[in-house]
Amino acid sequence: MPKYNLFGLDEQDYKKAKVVVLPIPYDATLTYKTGSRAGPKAIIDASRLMELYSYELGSDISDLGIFTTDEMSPDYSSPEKMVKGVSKEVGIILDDGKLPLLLGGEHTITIGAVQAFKERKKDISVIQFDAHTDSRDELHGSKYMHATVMSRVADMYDSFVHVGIRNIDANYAKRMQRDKVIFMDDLRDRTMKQVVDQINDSTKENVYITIDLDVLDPSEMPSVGTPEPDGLRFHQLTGILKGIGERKKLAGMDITELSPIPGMHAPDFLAAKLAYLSLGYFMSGKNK
Ligand SMILES: [Mn+2]
Repeated sequence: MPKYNLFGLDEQDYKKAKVVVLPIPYDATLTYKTGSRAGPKAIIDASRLMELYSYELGSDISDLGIFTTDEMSPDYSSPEKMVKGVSKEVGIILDDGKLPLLLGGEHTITIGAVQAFKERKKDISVIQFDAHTDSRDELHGSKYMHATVMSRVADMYDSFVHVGIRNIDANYAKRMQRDKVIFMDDLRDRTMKQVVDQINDSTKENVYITIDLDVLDPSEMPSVGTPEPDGLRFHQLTGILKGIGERKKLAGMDITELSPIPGMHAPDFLAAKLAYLSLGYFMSGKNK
């Protein structure tokens, strides 16, 4: 069997790596269904069996140097402490000049990742792919949970965009800046190029991308805690990412909320391939 790391790569040399994968098996604040703590392992397991040559990319990106760290130990004492821990880990990766790729775990981990960028005064935009805007200020008395992710991001960065939305809370629906929200309805009304241009035109050169897998349609991605009907197809999501990759630099990324269903492996493979293609769109070719 290939080695136990993302994509099952033989070489694991931290010094040479451009990308550092941080698996975070944390789920504590979900409201409907937990299970995403098993997400990172499921993605890594599936990724080890992937063909490393991608015909979409026309290349094998494994020689970029992709190093997978040990799983981060979750801190269940409080979400705030967990977020702080994530921020510390991501900060180490950034200080070493490498690109962090977080595998969740619940979406809350994104807050910690973005904090690490903020603390280092990095000039970034945040692009969120999600069925939900995650824009509550707090829920159940907590400001650090999956439903508040983008409010905490907005506290730190003014430049962000939500993509694939089909669930928004009443308060945010009233106060949102319309050009920062791309609903599923918008995606139907516009061409792919229009959507990509809108995202690219409204964001800075360096982008942090956070993907809550429930942005995808539950027919392709049923393994999420809060499935919402009528989502993006895989080819739409990868098409948008490819379009962003043609113009932007990737500062960091996370793939969250995979909550594996026993016996159903296709969604795990989807998440693994999404990780591979995403890195490829941004780091192969001109950016390599
Ligand atoms: Mn979501």
